[in-house]
Amino acid sequence: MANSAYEYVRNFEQNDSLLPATWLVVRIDGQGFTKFTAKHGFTKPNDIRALRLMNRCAKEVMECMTEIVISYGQSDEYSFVFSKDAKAYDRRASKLNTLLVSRFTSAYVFYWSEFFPDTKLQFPPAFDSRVVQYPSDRIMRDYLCWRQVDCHINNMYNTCFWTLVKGGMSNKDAMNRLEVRCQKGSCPRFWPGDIAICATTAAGPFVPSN
Ligand SMILES: Nc1nc2c(ncn2[C@@H]2O[C@H](COP(=O)(O)OP(=O)(O)OP(=O)(O)O)[C@@H](O)[C@H]2O)c(=O)[nH]1
Ligand SMILES: [Mg+2]
Repeated sequence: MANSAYEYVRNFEQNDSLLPATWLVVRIDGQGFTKFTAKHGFTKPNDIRALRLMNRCAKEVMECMTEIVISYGQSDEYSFVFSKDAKAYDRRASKLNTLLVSRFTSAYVFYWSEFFPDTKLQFPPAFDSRVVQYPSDRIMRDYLCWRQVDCHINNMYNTCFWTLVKGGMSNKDAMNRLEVRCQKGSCPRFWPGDIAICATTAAGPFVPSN
């Protein structure tokens, strides 16, 4: 096809190389995993088989892309951090995104039966992917803190919620029990998720004071 009359169409392809000397983070996230997890009978709030499968897929990705320096996962998402001087695929956003997420997804299907030997895959799972550039070490660290805090708060809430429901409470009552009854700025010592812990003490609804 070299030098054909149609060669000019290549000029419509955009250069999507990412900035040099910046941290690159590719985060993948399960698409419609609320439905996927329900359909495949994942235990609540955390299914250890699913967590291990996600970790196995992340290992697969890291073995293929050796410039990833750290990865961090929770729930149906995983973040992969490329070193600042990574050169893989000329730092092209589309290459990094598509190769990483397709490798992760195919690994998820490939290893499924190893982690869910008694559960047939009902339909093909999908993950979305984005790549973000972080210019400084501080912002890079804050990114990981952001994902970790998200994991912490969600897990605290979900663990308390499902403990109450498994103890016989309705979903609605459990949600009301865990409701945060504080006005903006009136309880600075608490995060919404933290208050959920107090609610499991059977001491009645928790009302924070200053
Ligand atoms: N039961 C169960 N559910 C899980 C587990 N891990 C993740 N999930 C569910 O996966 C979903 C992840 O949240 P989201 O990514 O916001 O929801 P989503 O349905 O995937 O939506 P999109 O990402 O926007 O497509 C939540 O509904 C979680 O409850 C698990 O170990 N057990
Ligand atoms: Mg999701």
